[in-house]
Amino acid sequence: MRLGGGATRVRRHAAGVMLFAVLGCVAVMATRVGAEPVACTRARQRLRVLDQQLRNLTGSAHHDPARPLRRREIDDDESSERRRSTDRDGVTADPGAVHAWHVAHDAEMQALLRQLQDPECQPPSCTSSPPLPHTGDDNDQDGLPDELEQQLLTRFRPYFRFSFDGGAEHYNPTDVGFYLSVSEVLESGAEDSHVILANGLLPEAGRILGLDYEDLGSSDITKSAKASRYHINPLESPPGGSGNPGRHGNEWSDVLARGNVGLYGHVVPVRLRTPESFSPDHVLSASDVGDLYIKIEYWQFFGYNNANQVNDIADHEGDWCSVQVLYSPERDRMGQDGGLCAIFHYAHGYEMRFDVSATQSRDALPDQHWVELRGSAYNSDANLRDGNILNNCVRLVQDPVTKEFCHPLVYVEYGGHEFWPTEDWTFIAVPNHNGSSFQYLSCSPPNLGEVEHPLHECDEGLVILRFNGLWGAFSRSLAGSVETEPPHGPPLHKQWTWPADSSIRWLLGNLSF
Ligand SMILES: [Ca+2]
Ligand SMILES: [Ca+2]
Ligand SMILES: [Ca+2]
Ligand SMILES: [Ca+2]
Repeated sequence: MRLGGGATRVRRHAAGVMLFAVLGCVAVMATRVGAEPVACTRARQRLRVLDQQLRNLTGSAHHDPARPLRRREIDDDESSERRRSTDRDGVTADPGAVHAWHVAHDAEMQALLRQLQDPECQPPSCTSSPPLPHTGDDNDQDGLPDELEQQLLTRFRPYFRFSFDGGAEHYNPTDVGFYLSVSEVLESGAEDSHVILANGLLPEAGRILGLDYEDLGSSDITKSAKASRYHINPLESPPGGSGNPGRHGNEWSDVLARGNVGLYGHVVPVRLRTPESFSPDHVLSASDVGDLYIKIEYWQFFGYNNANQVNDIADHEGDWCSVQVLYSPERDRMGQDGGLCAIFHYAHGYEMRFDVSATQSRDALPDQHWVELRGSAYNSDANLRDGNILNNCVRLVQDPVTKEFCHPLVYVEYGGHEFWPTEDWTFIAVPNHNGSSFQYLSCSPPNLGEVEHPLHECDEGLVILRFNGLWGAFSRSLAGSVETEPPHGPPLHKQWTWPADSSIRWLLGNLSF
């Protein structure tokens, strides 16, 4: 019965979710392109009216883009049963009224959504085969014009499908600037250990990167090229907040409206003889030979990893997840697969890689906006227990503007946020990754640039690139069987490809996923 009730609730949510996404992303983009056809404006206005009606019925918070981030005030001790029976703001929705609304308005809403997906209602946010600039500013000094890096981040930005497992995700995507504003820095993972940097000082990059406490060394990776043991501790009750707001992250209305909360980009050139020869174990060097390929990395932050095991075992604060693409400018110019060479998803320390050259079938379902590429090792019963998964399958979502199938589909595991390429496959004792809850095509993320040459596109970018400590404090291991701790930042993961001329990377030794 639980599953039946859950499915019903998710279906009712889905239209609202899609509505949020369309209103949010399109509204933001529309301001960049100026005037739009009157029919599009009318459709958008009508959607806003329907959106407001639905939110009033379900008690959902109204999103005001001008309002500062809301701190979630869900009580961590609140029973999951209570969470299921009420909405986010604790207002109990009337199921009968919500159902009646859907019966009366779903068809109209779907028609409006289709209308707004028409290219004339959308800006050219993701152009296929863009004219590739060969010149232009290269402020992160990696040899690629920064404008090209941003075009590629936009073109291949992922489509996220969050999962339902007895409830909707409540450890949401988290804006790193907000997370830092409700945290402190500790000398260990014990949340009552010595405070090295007090709350309120973390948003200043100079402070958190200027630490040099006892034998921990510098907290800045450009001064101390190693993984350090500084711990960022999101506070259960920061000044003016309660209920562990850093762990829970941003409100869903904010996440869906902005499309890139906690999402950051990194783009780097690599030289390869063939795209299949790329390996995350290889540290780039100036002696690499071959053609130019470009690695496009998306890094998503969450404030908490909830493994859903007894006694919080395997939980930890802070959670960095990544999906990545390998792209060939030359193949793009030749019209081959839009230049897309490989897609990489990561979950539970394993890589799920798909080389486009291994494609044996390419199927689009008529009622879906994505294609599934099946490879030489296609098997819907795969298990990560058996190791990395190669050339099994991957799904690509169609861009609403260009109609290109270019956006990697990511099924986000409930609570633990591991990135799967399909709702199939499994691993030992993991929560669902069914993709049947909130979903959205992400908006283009800020480009972090390189560690040694940051781009400063967002205030928190420098800390993400250079803080060499851990992005959480609390974690729960089980002696002898489960070892876990908060993650280090993106550049201290094996999936982060450092440019060939880095003077830091070779000092870091072997990194893990
Ligand atoms: Ca560059
Ligand atoms: Ca904490
Ligand atoms: Ca770069
Ligand atoms: Ca995780």
